[in-house]
Amino acid sequence: MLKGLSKLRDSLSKTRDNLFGKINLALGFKKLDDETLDNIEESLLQADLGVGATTRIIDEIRSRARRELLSNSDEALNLLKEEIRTILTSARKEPLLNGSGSLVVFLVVGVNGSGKTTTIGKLAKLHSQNGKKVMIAACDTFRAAAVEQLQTWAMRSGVEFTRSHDNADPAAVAYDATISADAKGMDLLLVDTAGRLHTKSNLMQELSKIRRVIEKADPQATIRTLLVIDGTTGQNALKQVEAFTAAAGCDGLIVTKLDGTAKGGVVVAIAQELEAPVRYICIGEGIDDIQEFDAAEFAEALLE
Ligand SMILES: Nc1nc2c(ncn2[C@@H]2O[C@H](COP(=O)(O)OP(=O)(O)OP(=O)(O)O)[C@@H](O)[C@H]2O)c(=O)[nH]1
Ligand SMILES: [Mg+2]
Repeated sequence: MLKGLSKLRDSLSKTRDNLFGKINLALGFKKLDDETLDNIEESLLQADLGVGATTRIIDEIRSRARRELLSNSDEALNLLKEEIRTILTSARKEPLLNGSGSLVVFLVVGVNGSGKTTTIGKLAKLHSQNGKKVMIAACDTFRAAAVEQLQTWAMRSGVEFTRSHDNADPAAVAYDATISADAKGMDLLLVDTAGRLHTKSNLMQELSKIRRVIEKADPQATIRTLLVIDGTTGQNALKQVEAFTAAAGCDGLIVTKLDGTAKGGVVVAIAQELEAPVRYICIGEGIDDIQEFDAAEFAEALLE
């Protein structure tokens, strides 16, 4: 885990520099006046913490400064870190896997190119390594070569794979895959879906149809809709979560591409604004570049 933490810390270095480089500058030379607070506010917004989290943090610093509870810039910085830590660790989450023995289906959804297929490859390896019997279903029948891309991931992670012909109805593929996963005694079925813009309502309806047919194929199955968010997207992520949640529900988020971005603060914005908890984060293109989201660890990597 220590190795995971240091990789996470490396991945978040740009976000950390973006956030605290400027804040240190703002705090370093001046007292905590309105201009300094404005500068801190700007840094938080630029690191994509979002308006809600930023306002909460600035209000708290301002109020303590007024009451003269903050006597120097170190104390202000510590308060800021404490607030970010509190926001990150406040989300409640039910476990994704139920342990009851019935099939669990991860319906993996998101906008084009957010990292769904790659993440499925990573999830397959992670869970099969933990002793689960895993099958991947190729329900992106729309984009050319999507099925082959997914099949390569299934081979890399050594799990079962099920597909249909190109342009098959994705709901029909999901139905057959669920039946097949049950017949083969699988624990976990990972369903890849085509990328779709959250503003296209017909495509969003297709997701609720896929969900319904999985329920029909196995009423006992536990379906978890996981929304994959590109961590470099910024505040549009919040709109995506709203739209996908309305169409297919949302049991959790997977934030990808946190390696190398300066916008990793979006994870704080998500924790502040949304019910849906972050479940996994991805920090690279390799099969092992996925981590279960641990809020306290993330806070540490972001802030230390
Ligand atoms: N750096 C980095 N790249 C990633 C990560 N996850 C995915 N990618 C890259 O993002 C690109 C798109 O990934 P895909 O998995 O194909 O995305 P997708 O959501 O399935 O795309 P569509 O099916 O076309 O909607 C690929 O080049 C991946 O290698 C990550 O955590 N870090
Ligand atoms: Mg894909």
